Parts: sequence; C-alpha cells; structure tokens
Amino acid sequence: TNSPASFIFQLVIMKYILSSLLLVAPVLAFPTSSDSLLERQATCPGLPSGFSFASDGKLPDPFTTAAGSKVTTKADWACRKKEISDMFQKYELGTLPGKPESVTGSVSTSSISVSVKNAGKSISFSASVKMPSGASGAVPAIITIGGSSIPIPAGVATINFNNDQMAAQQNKGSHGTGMFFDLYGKDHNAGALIAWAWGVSRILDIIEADTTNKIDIKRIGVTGCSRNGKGAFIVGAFDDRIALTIPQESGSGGAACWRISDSEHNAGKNIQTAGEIIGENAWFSPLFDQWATKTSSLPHDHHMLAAMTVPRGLLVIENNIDWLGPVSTTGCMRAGLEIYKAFGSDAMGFSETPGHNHCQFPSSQQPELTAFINKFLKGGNDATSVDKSDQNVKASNYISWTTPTLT
Ligand code: MCU
Repeated sequence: TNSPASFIFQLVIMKYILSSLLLVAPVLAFPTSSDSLLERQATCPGLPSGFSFASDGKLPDPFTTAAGSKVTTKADWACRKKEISDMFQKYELGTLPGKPESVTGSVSTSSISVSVKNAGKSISFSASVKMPSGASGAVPAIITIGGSSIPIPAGVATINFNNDQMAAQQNKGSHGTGMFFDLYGKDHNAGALIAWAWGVSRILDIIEADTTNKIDIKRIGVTGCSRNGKGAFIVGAFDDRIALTIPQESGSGGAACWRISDSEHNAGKNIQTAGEIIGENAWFSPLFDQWATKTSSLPHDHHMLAAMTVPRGLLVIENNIDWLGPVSTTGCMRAGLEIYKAFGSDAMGFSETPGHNHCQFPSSQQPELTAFINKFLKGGNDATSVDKSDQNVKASNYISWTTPTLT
C-alpha cells in the first residue's frame, strides 16, 4: 500500500481532514540571531575546483573540509557550510541563483506580492496570507510549501507558497516548467526543490524590506509534508532568515540519507531510493542522475542538511512508513543531531512515530511541535531536545567520524 499512487491518494485525503489547534499565547520579543553568517560565507571559497571524493558507504564527515583539515571552531563553520552548500547544489539540487537584479513587492494582511526582474526577464507571483486574529504589530509566520499538514497555532500567520507554480512537480518531464524557469531559462539545472527555495527567499526579501510592520522577519518558520516536506527542508537549509524548519514526513530526498535508503533497499525493504526518485519526478537536478545509482560516491548525504540549518531551529517530523524509510530517516537525522551537539545546541529535534496515515499529524507529536514553535517563533523558553523513534537505530551504525565540541 505504500506505492507512489497511494501516497498521493493519502495526501488528497489528508488535505480534507486538516484540523487547526488554537493555542493562546502572547507574542513576545524574539532574540535576534545569526545574520552575519551569510555575509561571512560570501568571503568563503566554497568547494575547490577539481574536488573529488573517494567512495564511502558511511555518511561523510561534516567536520573535515574539502582540503582535509578538521573543523574545530564555530567560526570555521561558515566556510565549511559553504562547501556543503556547494556539494548539495553541484551533485544533487542544481544551482541556487543569487539575489536577482530587482525584487519589489508588498505585504498586505491577505497577500505578499513579489515581482522579480533579471537579465531582461521578469516574473510576478503572490503568496496568500492568513493573519492571526487580534494581530497587532509584527507577528511570527509559518510559510507552508503547498499547504500545511500541521496545525498552525494562534498568534502565528500562515503564508501559502505556491511551489508548483514556481517549479512544477508532475513527473520527471516537469523539469524546466514554472516561473523559476521563465526567469532563468528552461535549461537551468535547478531541480524543483532548489527552485522553490529561491522563490521563498524572494518572499523573505519582501518581508525584510517591508516597513508596514506586519510580519516579523526574525520569526519565520517553514513547513510542508511529503514531497513538499522535502521542499520545506531545502528552503530552511538554504536561507538563514528561516528561524524554524519543520519538514514533515519528507522521507527519501528529505530526512532520509541516500546511502541508508540504499542499504535498506538492498535488505529487501520497500523504500524509495535515489535511483527511483530521479525517474519519478523533477525534484532534483539533472546533475543528480549520474550519482543516483552510486550514492556512496557522493561527498555529502542528507545528515548534512543539519549542517546547513545549525544552529537555527529544526524539527524533523517523520512516520513509520516503509516507503519513507524509518530506519533511514532515524539514522540520518541522528547523524544530523551530532552536528547540533557539536555546537552545544538543542535547537534540532527528531520525532518519528508509528500508527498514523501519511501527513496526518498525530497528537503524539504535538508536544514537540508546540515546544519548537514556542521557542523559535514565539520567544518562549521551551525545552526542545527531542529524539523520538520506534526504530532501534544509532548514528554510530552509519558514521565513522567522531563529533567534536566546537569552540
Ligand atoms: C514522501 O514524498 C513523496 C514520495 O517521495 C513519492 O515517491 C510519492 O509518490 O509521493 C510522496 C508524496 O509526496 O506523497 C504525498
């Protein structure tokens, strides 16, 4: 029952049974964070040309640079992060264009409009906004990638990003269709996920520049489920203005690691692999095709998405469904938790629970969702160290590096 078709069916059902939970909480001032990271990254060289990687069935070491030196300080992290960003783009996602020549638009209480001009081409799009009742002053917001399958609490605005319009996800042939490709050309190597990240970053550009004080740029989360959960993860990974990333049931291509999914598949599980995913849809770059059947040759894997989000808020929500790969998501995200541990940060949580249909958020995951939203969007002090799974999997099964304490 875990065929792609049944997933889509479940998604359709799920859309009709979304409930919203109303929590009454005051909007508090939120501590500002990390912006200088992006600026520092700009001066980092990134992946050296001629870089190559010796095949390794274990998850690559986030703490050893392309030049082979160990990362020992948080200050070193910005440049290692740039290398990891380059790896994701070069081998898997395609190229994320920088900020375009012109981005203009406005924020109203019902929508955010965005117009982009670049190299003689232009696109315009908008995202609908649902403000929380009784909003006064700039409120926190959650950007939903193709709708939300988590309850958005009181006090938090919802911004709906129409990801399919930015880059289509009908099938593999969708590559090149959507506004992103209208702007950058249909032969651009971006997969849909990174094209969506680009689009969300333009919405953030408008919120950041807006002077009407409706949405607080320092308190923005992103979520999405399943294929759109893969998108939410990439959006959060590639824009440091996202304070809280909540990928839900993203499975392979999201919270799962390519290598672990392959080993599970080889052990007979009905799990999605890279080899399958590249034929199914246009989520990834055509650049990924050549690596999808030899994932051990990739210099990165998806535990390194945590290397992109650290030390920002990250709550990875998963389900025990074979196709998503519960062993893979658990092992992969436990490796990701090591990266937060190196920072001495509890801003990442992993929660995998059985016994519910795909994208139907169970009450058993509500406590962690509430804690993360309180802490990262509402200025609360909730404890966020969560590591919950029904799978008996340790990160050490899949890694051969040790976790440093970054100074
Ligand atoms: C878990 O996300 C995807 C999965 O990668 C696909 O193989 C399947 O077709 O659809 C899932 C999904 O988006 O379900 C709604």
